[in-house]
Amino acid sequence: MSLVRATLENAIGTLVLDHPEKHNALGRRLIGDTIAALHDFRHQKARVVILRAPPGVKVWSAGHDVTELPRAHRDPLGWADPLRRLIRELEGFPAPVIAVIEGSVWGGACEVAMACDLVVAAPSATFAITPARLGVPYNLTGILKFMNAASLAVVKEMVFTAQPIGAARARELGIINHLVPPEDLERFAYDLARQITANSPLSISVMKEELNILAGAHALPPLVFERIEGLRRVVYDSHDYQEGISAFLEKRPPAFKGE
Ligand code: YXS
Repeated sequence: MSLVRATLENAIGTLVLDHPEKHNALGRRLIGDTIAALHDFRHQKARVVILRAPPGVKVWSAGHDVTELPRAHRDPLGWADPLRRLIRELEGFPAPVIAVIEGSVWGGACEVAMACDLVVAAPSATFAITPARLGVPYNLTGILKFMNAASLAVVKEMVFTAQPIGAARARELGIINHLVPPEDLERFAYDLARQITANSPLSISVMKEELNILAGAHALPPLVFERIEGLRRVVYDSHDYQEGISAFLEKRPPAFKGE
């Protein structure tokens, strides 16, 4: 049984993340179902996709499924990781994706929301970038996604504290496009979607790709890239990484030693 519900009407695709038992934790099954639905929407020439959780949820997504993170000595966010694949599918989708958010958004799910083209959120939405909570060395394209969504100072605060920020502040900072009362959220999102479907899908598709290419256009000398990857390896090879994962799974606070 699929962990997502996908419908298409008037060229608007609706994709509902629906794995409440794990708060829509982004595991390989949920991500696989989401990517399959996106492929189906692409085939059916959807002109916009709305990505949401069921109305009224307390948690939009709890982020990467921690039980599926490697326990040690492997990059937890390597190219083939399901979360990385989902991010690339969202950015590569040939039409705008609107994230409609109620409830809390954690870790890699913040990147998912920011990989969408527009974010419409209710006042209940919160956003927490949590790698530091687990001892995870986030990857470069993910960090760049955050930097394209908020100022350097805000990204540093969110990454270093791993604390949630609320919807009103996220709106003020431009992380979300619109802050809408929950009772108006659905109508607002579909009105926005209809504004998009009324325009040229070919023009929008190429401008989405132009914008994403330019947003990711940061020259990085190979030496610097290799240094970053070496530093990230020190982290995911560390005791702290293993401690962060173990503490989460054992439902206790982590004791990080900085080694
Ligand atoms: O105890 P059971 O078996 O019922 O399972 C619990 C949780 O363990 C499980 N669950 C998760 N399982 C895997 N991965 C997750 N991310 C995850 N989050 C939750 O779902 C069951 C119900 O959760 P519970 O009892 O904690 O619910 P709650 O209502 O008390 O609290 C909801 C949350 C979301 C506040 C709480 O579950 C929580 O703080 N979850 C972790 C949020 C988080 O830190 N996510 C980051 C994941 S790592 C990630 O995204 C990247 C790799 S990174 O770290 O780099 O950002």
